[in-house]
Amino acid sequence: MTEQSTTQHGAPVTSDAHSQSVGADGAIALTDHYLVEKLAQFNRERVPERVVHAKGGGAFGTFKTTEDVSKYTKAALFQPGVETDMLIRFSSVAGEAGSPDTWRDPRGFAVKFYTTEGNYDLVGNNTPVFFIRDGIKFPDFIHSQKRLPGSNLRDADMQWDFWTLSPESAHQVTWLMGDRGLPASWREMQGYGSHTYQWINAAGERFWVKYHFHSNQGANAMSNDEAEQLAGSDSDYYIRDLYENIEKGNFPSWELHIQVMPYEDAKTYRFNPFDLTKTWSKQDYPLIHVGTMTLNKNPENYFAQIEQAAFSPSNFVPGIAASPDKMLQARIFSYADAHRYRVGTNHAQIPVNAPKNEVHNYSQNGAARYQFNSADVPNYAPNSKGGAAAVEPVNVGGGWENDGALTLSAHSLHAEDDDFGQPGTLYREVFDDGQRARLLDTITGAVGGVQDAGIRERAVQYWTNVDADLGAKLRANLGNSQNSEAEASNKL
Ligand code: HDE
Repeated sequence: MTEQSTTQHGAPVTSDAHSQSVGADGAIALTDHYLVEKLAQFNRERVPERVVHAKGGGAFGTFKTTEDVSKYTKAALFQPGVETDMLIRFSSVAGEAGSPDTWRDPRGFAVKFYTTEGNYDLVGNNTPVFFIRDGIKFPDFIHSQKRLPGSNLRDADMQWDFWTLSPESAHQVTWLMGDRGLPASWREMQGYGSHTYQWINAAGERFWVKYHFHSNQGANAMSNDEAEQLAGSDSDYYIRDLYENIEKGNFPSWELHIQVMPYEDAKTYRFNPFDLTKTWSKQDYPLIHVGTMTLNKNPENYFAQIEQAAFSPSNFVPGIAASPDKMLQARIFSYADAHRYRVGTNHAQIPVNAPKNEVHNYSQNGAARYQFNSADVPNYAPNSKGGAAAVEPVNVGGGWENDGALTLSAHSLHAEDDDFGQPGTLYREVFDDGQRARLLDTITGAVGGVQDAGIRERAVQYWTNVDADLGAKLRANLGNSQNSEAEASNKL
C-alpha cells in the first residue's frame, strides 16, 4: 500500500509534482507552504563538513573481549567475555567530502564503543604515529596539506615546506609515503589508537597502554597507478567496498592487541613514551591480545548515522584515561568543540551518539534538545530532592605526577629521542625490498613536484636524515628527471 505523502509536520499533501498557482499559468501562491517547506529544507540539508577527515564511511558491529586483561583495567568493556556494540568510521584526512577515497593519505580509524558505563571513543588512524607532537601546530599542519589561500589549489611546495621545517614529521611521512598511505581497502588496513593512554585496574594501579587493531583481512596496499585510476573511475571505492562486503555477509574483523608499559617505566624508557611521533619496540613491550572487533551492519542512513557521528577522545570510561601526551590533551578539547559547532550542542542526543546507559546530569535546553528529565527532577545540584549525585567515588585514576613552572617548550628528551632514528629503523628493518622501492618511487614523484629549489633541497636532506642511501637515490632520481626535463625542453 503506497503511503500518503505528508509535510514535515505530518499533514497530507496533494502534490509532489505541481506547485500551487493562480490558474494553470498564474503566479505561485505563497499559501503553498509545502513548496516553501520542501525548498527551504533542501537549502539546509548540509551540516558543515568535518574540517579534517571529511570524506569517510562506516559500519556498526561488535567487540568481544576474549582474553583476561582485567589486571590492567577495570573498564567493563574489556572484561573477559564481554560483548559490546560499536560503530566505526573510516576516513581520509586532507580531502574534502567530495574528494576521491584513493588519494594518498593516512586513514581515520574512529571507534565508538557503546559500553554499559557510557560511550568510549578511541579515535585513531591506520598509522601508529602522527606528524606532530604538539597540538598547537595542528591547524598549520592541516593548512599546509590542503589548499593555497589564493588559488585554492593543493600544492607540493606547501606540503614539503611544512614537513621539512618540522623534522618530527619524518616518521609519519615515511609511513604515509609507504604502503600504509594507500590501503587496498579499509578492510585491509591496521588501526591504532596512536597515543599512549592510561589504563587503571580495580585496585587503582595505573599502566600505560597503546592499542593495535590487526586486520584479519591482511594489511594490503594498492599501487600509485591503481589509486590514480580509481580516483577517476570510482572516487567512492573504499565506501563501496566496505558497504558491499557487509551487504554480502562478508564481515571484516580485526584483532585488538595492546602494549602495556608499567607506570614507572615511563620515566626512564629510551624514547619519551608520550611522544606521538614515536612507537614502542615490541621487543620491549610485546603485544597482548584483548579481543575481536567484527563489522556486521551497514548504516541505514548515511547522513543520520555517519555524517552526524561524533567521536571524541574525551569520551573516557572508568578504567581508561588520558596521559601526558600533549596531542591527546589538545584533542580532548577540540573534538567536542567541533561537534557542538557541526551537529549542535545536543549532538550526544542524536541516536548514533547516544549512550546505551541512562544519562543523569543537570545540563538542560539548547537547540534540538528532545530528551529531558521528568518534572520532579531538579535542574541544580546539590539538592535535597534525590537528584543524581556523584555517589560512587569513581576512582577517576588517570592522574600522574607533574611539577614545574608553566612553560612553552618541547617535552623532556629521553636517551634515544630524535626525529630520524625511528623512521630510519622503519625503512631499513621493517620495510622489505619491495616496500623500500615503492617508497623511493613515491617520494621521487612527490618531491619531484616541488618547484622551489630551496624546499626541494631541504626535502632531499630530510630523506637523507632518514637514511643516507635513500637520500642519495632520491637525489639521483631527481637529478635524472631534471636532466630529462632539460633535454626535452631543449628539443622543443
Ligand atoms: Fe583529529 N580531528 N585532531 N586527529 N581526527 C578531527 O573532529 C584534532 C589527530 C582523527 O570519523 C576533528 O569531528 C586536533 C590525531 C580522526 O568523525 C577535529 C589534533 C589523530 C577524525 C580534530 C588532531 C586524529 C578526526 C575534525 C591535534 C589520530 C575523524 C572534525 C591535537 C590519533 C573522526 C571532527 C570521525 C577529526 C582535531 C590530531 C584522528 C577538528 C586538534 C593525532 C580519525 O576536531
